[in-house]
Amino acid sequence: MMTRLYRELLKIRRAEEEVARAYPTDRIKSPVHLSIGQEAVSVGICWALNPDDIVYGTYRGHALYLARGGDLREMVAELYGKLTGCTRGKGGSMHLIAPERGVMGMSAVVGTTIANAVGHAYAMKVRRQEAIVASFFGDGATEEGVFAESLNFAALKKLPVLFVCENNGYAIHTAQAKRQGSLDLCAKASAFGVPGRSIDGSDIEAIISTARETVNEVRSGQGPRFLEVRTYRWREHVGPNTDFALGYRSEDECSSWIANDVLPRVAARLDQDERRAIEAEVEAEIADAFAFAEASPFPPASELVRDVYKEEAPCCN
Ligand SMILES: Cc1ncc(C[n+]2csc(CCOP(=O)(O)OP(=O)(O)O)c2C)c(N)n1
Ligand SMILES: [Mg+2]
Repeated sequence: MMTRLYRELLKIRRAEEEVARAYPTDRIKSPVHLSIGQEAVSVGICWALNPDDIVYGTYRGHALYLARGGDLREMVAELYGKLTGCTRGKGGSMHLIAPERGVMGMSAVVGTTIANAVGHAYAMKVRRQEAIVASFFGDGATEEGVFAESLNFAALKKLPVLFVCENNGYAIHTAQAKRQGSLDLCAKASAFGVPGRSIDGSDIEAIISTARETVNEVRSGQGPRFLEVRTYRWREHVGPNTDFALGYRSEDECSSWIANDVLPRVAARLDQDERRAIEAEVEAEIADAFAFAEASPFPPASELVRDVYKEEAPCCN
C-alpha cells in the first residue's frame, strides 16, 4: 500500500513542481492553480473509489486528475495548449477531463461542478447504476448558492454523491474566518440532511479509512455524505510562486503545514532502494510528459469549431 501511495503522491508533487518551473518560460498557455501541499486529499479520497466511479473537480484539479489515473502526457500537453492535450488544447489547466477514468469535469467557475455532480448522480440513480459520484470543491465554494441547492436536492433524492470539501482555509486571499459566520462546514451540510465528517488532511491513513467508511455508506444507498478535509495550499492562489509578501497569511502558518508534509512520512516507511526506484521512475515519466508536450503540435484553426455543436461543422478544414 505504501509503495503505491508514495508513487501517486510523489508523481503529483513532482509534476506540479515541474509545472511551476516551466511556467515562467511562457510555454504553459493557461493559468495554473497548484495543489502542492494538498495532494493527500485527492489521493486519499480516490483510494476509496472504484474504477467506474465518477469525479468532478475544480480549476485546482491536477491532483484529482492524476489521482484518478489521468494521463500525465495529456495533462501537460493540455497546459501547453497542444492538440494532444486531454481537451485538445482548448480547456487548459482549469478544465481537465479523463472520461475513461471517470474524470468528467472541472470548472473555473466556483461551485458549478457541484451541481454537475448531483445531476450525474441523479441520472445514475434513475438508471439504477451502481457507481457513485464524488464532487470535489473548495471552502469558498460552500458560500455559493449552488452548494446549498445541490446538497438539498441530493439529500431529498438520496443520491449517491460524496461531497468533498478541500478546506485549505482561504478563498484567494481571504481566510475562512473573515468570510463565514460559522466555520463548521459539517454542521452546514447536516442542516440539509447530509451527514458530514471532518478529517485532518495531513493524515493520509485517516483520509483513506474515513473515505472508505463514508463511500460504503453512499454506495449502500444511504444517501449523500459530506467530507471536509482540512489542508493547506503552499503556493500562491494562481501561479507558480509563494505569496507571503502579500500579507494575507504568514510564512510561519505555511511552515507548520510543511513540517507535517505527508510525503516524507510515507517515504520513510519504504525500503530505501524501493524508494529510489520509484523516484527515478516518476522523474522519467515527468520528463517524458514534458518532452511530449513540447514536441506536440498546436491545434489547427479547424479545431475552433470542433466540439462546439454536437455534430461536426461541415466545413472549415
Ligand atoms: C462564481 C465565481 N465567483 C468568483 C470567482 C473568483 N474566484 C476564483 S477562485 C476563487 C476562490 C475559491 O476558493 P475555494 O473554493 O476555497 O478554492 P481554492 O482556490 O482555495 O482551492 C474565487 C472567489 C469565480 N471563479 N467564480
Ligand atoms: Mg480554499
